Amino acid sequence: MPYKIGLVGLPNVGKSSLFRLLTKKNILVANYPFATIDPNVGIMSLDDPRLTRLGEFWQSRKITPSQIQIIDIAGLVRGASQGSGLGNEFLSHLREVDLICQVLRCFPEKEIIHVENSVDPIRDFSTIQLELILADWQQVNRKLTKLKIRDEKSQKEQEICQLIAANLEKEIPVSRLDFSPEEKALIKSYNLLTDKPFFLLANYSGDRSEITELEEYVRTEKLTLFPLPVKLQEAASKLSAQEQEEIGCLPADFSVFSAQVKSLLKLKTFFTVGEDETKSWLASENITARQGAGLIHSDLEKNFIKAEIYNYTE
Ligand SMILES: Nc1nc2c(ncn2[C@@H]2O[C@H](COP(=O)(O)OP(=O)(O)OP(=O)(O)O)[C@@H](O)[C@H]2O)c(=O)[nH]1
Ligand SMILES: [Mg+2]
Repeated sequence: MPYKIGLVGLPNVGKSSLFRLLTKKNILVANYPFATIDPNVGIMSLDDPRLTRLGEFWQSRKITPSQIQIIDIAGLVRGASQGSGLGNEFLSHLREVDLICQVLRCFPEKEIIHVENSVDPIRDFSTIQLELILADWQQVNRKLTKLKIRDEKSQKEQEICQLIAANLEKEIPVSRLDFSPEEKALIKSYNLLTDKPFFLLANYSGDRSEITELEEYVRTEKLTLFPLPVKLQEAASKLSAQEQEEIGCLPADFSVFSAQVKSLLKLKTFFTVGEDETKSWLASENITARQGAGLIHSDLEKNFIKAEIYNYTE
């Protein structure tokens, strides 16, 4: 099962445009809020310059990058938890994702409708964050209503849920709370949105001055930001390398994006190499060589003999 990234943001900020750029899947992009209703699901290959070099070195017939699933959902508006816009029921599509990408509109073009009538990515981030907090609050309260207190375990679970609910009421996301590893594992099973790792994607026109304030905010709040001029990149992707150079629009370096995704998901990469195929694999940071072999084939894990490990730079 590939790891999953969910795109979230206000309507009409460029989520589907970003999805199209990342997955190369042709889906509806339109200048009106709620163009997306049913979620779009696609696959993105993660760029890694090491894979290309290894493939060349081994003269592999096939080079296979690791892949990640992208899920593009409907836009979320202020008050969605109270039923505004499309409400927030569709957020259930985000419950299964491993990482959330919050898309923020930074491009100014007036002809593109902004549901809040002005461009302010920091305000929009707080709006979306609040809706995710409210969605989690509803989820935890549903859990509390259903919970039957029979033993110490359910008693403990009730206390955890009450603590989470009390913090969400103070607008503190679950990821900021301190829990033991066992408690964390239990909370993970609730699939709360504010418990998931996330990063911000600034969709700007290509003019850096549109994102300087946001960059400053991200630094102080210790968040992760990936700036990407989505529309410009989409246009550039249709041009030849020479034409791209002529207009001064080079393709974005998605290996930086891929590295950020891997770091937020706490993943490491290993490679299998040979004349037939050079392939990159994603594995959890604390996986052993033996478990890694199991990702390739369960027999390799079962009948594991030994591993000779080379760091890429060696
Ligand atoms: N000028 C400009 N327009 C953009 C950019 N990104 C997206 N757009 C336009 O904004 C409109 C909305 O884009 P979508 O990708 O459909 O936005 P969305 O966030 O998926 O919208 P919903 O599905 O309605 O929530 C389209 O007309 C896009 O062409 C950008 O970087 N610059
Ligand atoms: Mg859309």
